[in-house]
Amino acid sequence: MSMLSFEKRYRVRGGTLIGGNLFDFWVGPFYVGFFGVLTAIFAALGTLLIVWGAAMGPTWNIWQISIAPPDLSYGLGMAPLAEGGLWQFITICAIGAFVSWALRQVEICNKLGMGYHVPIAFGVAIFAYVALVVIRPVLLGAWGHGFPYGIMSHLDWVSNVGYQFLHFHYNPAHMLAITFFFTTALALSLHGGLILSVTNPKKGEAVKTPEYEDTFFRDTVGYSIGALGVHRLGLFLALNAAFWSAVCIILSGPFWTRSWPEWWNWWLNLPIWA
Ligand code: UQ2
Repeated sequence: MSMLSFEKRYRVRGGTLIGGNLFDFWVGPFYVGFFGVLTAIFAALGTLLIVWGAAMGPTWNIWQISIAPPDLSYGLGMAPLAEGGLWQFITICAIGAFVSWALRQVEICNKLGMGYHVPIAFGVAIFAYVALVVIRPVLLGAWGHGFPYGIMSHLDWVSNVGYQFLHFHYNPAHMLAITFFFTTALALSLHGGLILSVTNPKKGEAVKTPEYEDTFFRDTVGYSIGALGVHRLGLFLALNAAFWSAVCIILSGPFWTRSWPEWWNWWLNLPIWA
């Protein structure tokens, strides 16, 4: 079916979560929707607040601009704009934009009669961000535990928080997250390489069929997970990478305050060594 006649078939009203037909239309190729409007408002406001924060700051150097959360002494209260209040509003705008974007994806899934895999996957990424700037700060009792919004400053934050736990790589949830990130890269490189290899035939030859894909991996590793299976595996690996990243940082502070290498003393303390 051509894209023109397909669009005519699916560009119908309905599938919205809120407001009925309000904003239920397209602008060029883009579906608008109530949540599209909300996303645009949150994103525009958040960006303006970032620019305002940069204008207050000591530098316009893009690498050094940083908008910091409030001092720990403000606890979970509101801070003056110039002392972390901007960070608080920017965080609200960011979460508002991310969640609105996910709900816009849900509405588009409804229109197309598709599953919710994409918005659910995006939701796990949102969870990883919210873990850093809301869940962990709330559990620790101060917004000041959020990370600063700046290119270099957020890297410094990651390094500093890592050293607060002596050696973050001994965090078992961090180990799991890294393993999932690396395995995601392995799976995507295998899949991307395989698909390009079968869809780039020599001049005059036909694109290879799925039997070739299966046979390549049966011959090399004795197993083919299959054309559908590799996408299930990819989604599983990617979602777990984001999920365990969130877990590893929520554990650090709220549930474990000593060095991460010390956590492994449970192994040395097993009664079997006695
Ligand atoms: C596969 C298959 C695909 C693929 C890939 C595989 C035809 C198009 C990449 C190979 C994947 C395997 C063997 C699983 C690897 C396991 C991990 C944990 C990385 O079999 O089916 O479909 O793209």
